Amino acid sequence: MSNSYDIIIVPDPVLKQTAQPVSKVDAAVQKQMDKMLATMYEAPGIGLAANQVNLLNRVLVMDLARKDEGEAPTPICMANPEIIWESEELSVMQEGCLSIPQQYADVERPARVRVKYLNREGKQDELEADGLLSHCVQHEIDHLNGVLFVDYLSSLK
Ligand code: GNR
Ligand code: NI
Repeated sequence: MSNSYDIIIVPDPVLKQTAQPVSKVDAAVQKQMDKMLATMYEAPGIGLAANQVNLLNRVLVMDLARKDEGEAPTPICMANPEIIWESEELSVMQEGCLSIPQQYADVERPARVRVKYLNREGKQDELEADGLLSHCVQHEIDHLNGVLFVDYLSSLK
């Protein structure tokens, strides 16, 4: 029994679909979070959304710790994430996506966001993010809404 999922790649239509809220964080959702983290670490990536592993519930995982530099893991698991505040200030960062191999582009987003979500224990939690974590959590929530970072790029560029 594998402890990781296969990651789906564009143009799989699941990447354009909207994921549905979980009714509660039960043992099955916890198991999914753990398996998504294993999949993300193996890839490797700093975030992963359920759509990318062919699941359509509103679950995402992230970890920005530099494992390759010996940092201890800092996994973040979210169910039903909602952006409850975003800064007017914007930030541009180069993004990539495990579902869009070998494409990287500058993406402009709110510089800071506050996100409300259910954590791995099923408790309401909040995260205020800036920098790469802010881009990552917005990128993952976009996935849950069927949006890819390339959707923001002008075809004129
Ligand atoms: O590994 C990833 N790196 C990344 C870099 C900048 C902004 C967002 C990301 S998320 C990405 C993994 C991924 O595709 N998550 O959906
Ligand atoms: Ni992605």
